[in-house]
Amino acid sequence: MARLGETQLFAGLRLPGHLHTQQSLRAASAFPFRPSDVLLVTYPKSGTTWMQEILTLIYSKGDPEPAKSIPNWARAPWLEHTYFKEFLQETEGPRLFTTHLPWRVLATALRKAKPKVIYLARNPKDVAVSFYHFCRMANFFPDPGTFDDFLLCFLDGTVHYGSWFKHVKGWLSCQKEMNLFYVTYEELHQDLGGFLERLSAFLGCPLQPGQMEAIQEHSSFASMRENTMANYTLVPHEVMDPSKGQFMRKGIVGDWRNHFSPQQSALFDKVYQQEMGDCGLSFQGLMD
Ligand code: PPS
Repeated sequence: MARLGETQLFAGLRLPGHLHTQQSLRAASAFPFRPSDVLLVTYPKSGTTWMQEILTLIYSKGDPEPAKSIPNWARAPWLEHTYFKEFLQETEGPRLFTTHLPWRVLATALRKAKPKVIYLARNPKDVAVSFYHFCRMANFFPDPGTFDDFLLCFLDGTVHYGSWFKHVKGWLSCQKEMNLFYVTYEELHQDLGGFLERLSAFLGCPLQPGQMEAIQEHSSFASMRENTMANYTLVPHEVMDPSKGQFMRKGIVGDWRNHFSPQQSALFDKVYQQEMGDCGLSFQGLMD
C-alpha cells in the first residue's frame, strides 16, 4: 500500500504520506476557488464525516441516495489529498470540498474568491481521545504509544496535522473577512434541527419540514455507522485495521472523562487557558 509509513513535511506540519505529496499540498494551497464553492474545514476528529453527510443531505433535500451510493471522500473531497483531482467536478453549482489544512496555508487562495467556509470545532479533550483511537487503527499514522504519550504530543502540537490550538485560532482569525460559519460538534448534538435551519440559510438552500427530518434521520450516528459510504469500511484493512477499532467509534460528547486522569485533565486545562484564554470560545463539558 502506497507510502503507508511515510510522513510529509509541509509548511511546518507533519502529514500522512499515504494521503499527501508535496505536489498535492502545493496544488491545494494554490487552488482556484470559485465564490460558489463550499469549504468544510476541521481539525481531524472534529466531526468532519458527520458534516459531510449533513451537507450532502442538505443539497439532496433529504434524499439519502447520494449519501448511500457515493463515498464521502468523493462527495466532499479533501483538497490536499493525492486523489483530489480525480473527484474534482467541473459543475456549475456549489462544489463541496473538505480540508484539514490551517488558514495560513489556504489564505491566499481563499481571499481571491471568498467561497463559503464552514468551520466545525469539537471539545479538544474529545478530539484528543478520538484522534488517539484513530491513530491506533489507521496505519498511515505512527504508533501513538500510550494515551499519555499521545496527549503530550497533542498538547505541544507535534502530532500529525499540528496544533489544535493554532488550527482553531488561525481559522477564527479570518471569521469576518471570510464570512465563516463557525459551529461546534457539541451544538450539533444539542440541537441538530436548529443548526440545520441556520446552515441551510447560510448556504441559501432552504429546507421543508419533511426534508429536515429526513436529514436528521440519515445523518444520525446509528444510520451513518451502517452506511458503507460514510463509515470507512470500504478502506482496505491494511490501511484501517478493523481489529483495532472502528472509525464510527462512539460519537458522543464527553468521552474524555473515560480516558483522562485528573492530572491529565488539569494539565490540559492549564495549556488550554494559556493558549485560548483570550479567545472567548467555549466547549460544552470541557472543564470538570
Ligand atoms: S476524520 O478522520 O478527521 O475525518 O474524523 P472526523 O469525521 O472528523 O471525526 C470522527 C469522529 O466523529 C464521530 N462521528 C459522529 N458523531 C456523532 N454523530 C455522527 N453522525 C457522527 N459521525 C461521525 C466519530 O464517531 C468520531 O468520533 P469518536 O469520538 O471517535 O467516536
